[in-house]
Amino acid sequence: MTIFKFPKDFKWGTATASYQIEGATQTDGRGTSIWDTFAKTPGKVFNGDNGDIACDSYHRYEEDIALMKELGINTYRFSVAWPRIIPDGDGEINQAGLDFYHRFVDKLIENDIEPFCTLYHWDLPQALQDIGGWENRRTVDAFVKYSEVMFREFGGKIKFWLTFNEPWCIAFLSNLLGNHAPGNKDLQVALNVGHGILLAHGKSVLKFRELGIDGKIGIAPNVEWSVPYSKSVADQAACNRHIAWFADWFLDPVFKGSYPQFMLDWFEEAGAKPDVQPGDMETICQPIDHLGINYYTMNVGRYNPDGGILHMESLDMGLVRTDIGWPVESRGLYEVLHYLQKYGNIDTYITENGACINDGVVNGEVKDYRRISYLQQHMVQVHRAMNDGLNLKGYMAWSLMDNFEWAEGYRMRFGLVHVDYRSLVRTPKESFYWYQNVIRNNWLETKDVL
Ligand code: JJW
Repeated sequence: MTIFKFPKDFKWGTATASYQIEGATQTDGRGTSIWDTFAKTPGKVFNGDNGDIACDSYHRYEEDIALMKELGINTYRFSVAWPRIIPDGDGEINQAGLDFYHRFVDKLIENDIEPFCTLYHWDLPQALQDIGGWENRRTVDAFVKYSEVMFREFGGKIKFWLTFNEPWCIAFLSNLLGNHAPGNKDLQVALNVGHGILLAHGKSVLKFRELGIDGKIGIAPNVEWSVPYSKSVADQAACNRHIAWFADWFLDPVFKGSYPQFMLDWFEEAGAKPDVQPGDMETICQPIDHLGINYYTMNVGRYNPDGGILHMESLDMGLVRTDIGWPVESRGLYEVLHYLQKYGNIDTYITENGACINDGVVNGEVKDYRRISYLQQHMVQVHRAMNDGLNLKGYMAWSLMDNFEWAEGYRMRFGLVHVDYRSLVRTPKESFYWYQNVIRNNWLETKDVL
């Protein structure tokens, strides 16, 4: 049996997001978000599901925190719903919204759980989308105002911050592929949105420094690893584009103050380029304290001129897949973590990693052994990377509980805790108890892998 020990100060946690768990979408002054609008647009979300109730964590957060306490995590990554704080995005502050998050954060701290706060996890106030969303620099300024409100209110309680969750999803999944809100399908719009959130990120970090907040701030890209099907230049170039599409497109501006030239050239060939104004890149390129990395899967890529915007197709190599169809290959996490070393050995948290395993409750139990196998494999890769000297500071499993999985609605389940969406009864799964043991021991035992 092999034991993988973790450092005593390693942060073990779970992650969720406001729109996916809170519900209470019309409670205590909350404004409308683009996901309220998108989810209620016919055909956008499986089964017409929406976040009106979700896990009702707005009302049940004390029960959720009791589950976190039982799990034994020391860190909890959550996101704040901007429309609860400033309902129309740029106007009056909603005190009831602030009060909710104070109650919530106080309860976390009371239970010795470190709050790890994401400012933006996709629920843009609809009123800002109505003026162009992230394409409009007024939205950028509104985000800085919202950030300042949060920094001033919570700067003494929250020490770990992230500006944006998964810029690739915000820009490309939501504005080129059209799968997520607001559902545009236009490369120029996607590049404009990507540039807008990078500007907002940089200005928010500047505000954080200006206010002298006692804490650390960063950003959380989702990354995919991609290996070429052959050693051909075309296949290798296609895979390089795929990796850069998720990582370099956003992290080069943040760490180097410029977009990756080969991707600028590629997108220009497709007729689009970011609208960079004088000073923009300097604004974006602010020193950050940590990186959040969200990793789920990797692919084997081959050049195909009909393979979407990047001219790349992903091949089925017979890998095991989770129930949402994503191939399971944990070594992709190890590879991409090393790939990201080009930005420096910055404090890095795995802010999302998890498996969509849709097992249900049978006789009061959920025997989600496939999720245990997924988590164990990926934690071993985190340990490998740490052994190589990479600065990995924590791991947050996606997700604490089953929740609204965006366009997939409630059919796809990523939770360590099962949620019955009719009764809202929470049932810890086998993976919950397995993770509880890992946290208690602060080590992994490979004998546990089934
Ligand atoms: C890609 C769908 C076209 C979430 C994707 C769809 C169309 C090629 C999990 N991360 O719910 C990626 N998640 O809110 C944040 N990560 O393409 C948190 N990536 O394919 C989780 C979805 C995702 C995706 C979903």
